[in-house]
Amino acid sequence: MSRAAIRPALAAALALAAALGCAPRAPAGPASPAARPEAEAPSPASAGTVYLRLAETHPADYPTTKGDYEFARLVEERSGGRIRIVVYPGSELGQERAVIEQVQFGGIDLTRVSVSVTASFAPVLNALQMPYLYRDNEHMWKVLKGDIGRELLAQLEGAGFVGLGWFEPGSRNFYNSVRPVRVPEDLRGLRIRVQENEFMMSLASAFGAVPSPMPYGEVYAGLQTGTIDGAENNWPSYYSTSHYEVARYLTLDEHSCVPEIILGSKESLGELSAADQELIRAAAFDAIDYQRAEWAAYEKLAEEKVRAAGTLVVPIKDKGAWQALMAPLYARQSPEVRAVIERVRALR
Ligand code: GTR
Repeated sequence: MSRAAIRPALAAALALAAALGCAPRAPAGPASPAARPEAEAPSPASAGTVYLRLAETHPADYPTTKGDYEFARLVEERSGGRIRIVVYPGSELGQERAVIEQVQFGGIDLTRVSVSVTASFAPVLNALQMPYLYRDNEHMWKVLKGDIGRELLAQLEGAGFVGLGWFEPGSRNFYNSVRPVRVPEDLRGLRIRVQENEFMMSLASAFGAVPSPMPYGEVYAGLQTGTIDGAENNWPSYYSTSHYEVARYLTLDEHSCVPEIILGSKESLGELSAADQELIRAAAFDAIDYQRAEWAAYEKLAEEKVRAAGTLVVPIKDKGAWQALMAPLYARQSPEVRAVIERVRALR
């Protein structure tokens, strides 16, 4: 399996290759345990070390990837080396949507992705990506680490996932290569790339833009060739992808904070003991503060670098006009999503 227990010799080779930055794909293998050679082992837990693959979009030095490594470190330490998470950064295992599909049927064990893309598989998560939802960062973290966040993670079981934890996402802003955007009307007609999620398409439309869903890895070329005029993201992503080099107008409208989520495969983690599943769950949660600290430092660096490169940054002091345009999007949400939104708003 790429999934729970890979045979020890192969697993060691994989880990070594991963450490050298040239990890081969673990054998794709048929889904049925009986058809896999490693199914000879009685159970993952007793077969020696269990190797789990974690897919990450961002490069190795990105703060969120560093959070993944911390999660892996905690799991390895707390399991006394019995469970090892091998992180595959830089979309090595595929773009987010495809990775989530694989996690759903057990082809990939773990991933860190955006709530946006995950919401296409579990629509209740749309509640967490509503524009201008959180009063501030502290409010968002109270939601994510508290009952609401934990209940939503638990609900993901119904969609074939084990919801493990959240990472800091920053605020998302529009950027483009055509003109400075100072008021929402300036977005009118601009082809803005959004994540592959219906909700994000509606959001861009509600601002007057023409939404263009595409995988993250294709955005730079899209901007460069003019297939799209712009996109939207947080400071770290705008910087690390070099989008700022080809889309030099950035507007700090801060339309949404879309949490990052750590997802496990129910199929794959279900093969572990309840105690080990709990160990993994706790480690994911315990990696949050580390990732948040890394995020804060990198966000600052990203902003400095982007500004130094001569990007035209438009601050938005009064976001009233931007927020007002989002009312229809709120009105369109399902009763289930609206119930979560109400709870989020009521949380003090
Ligand atoms: C980033 C997020 C990625 C990916 C990307 C995107 O902020 O961390 O997981 O979703 O945005 O826009 O595709």
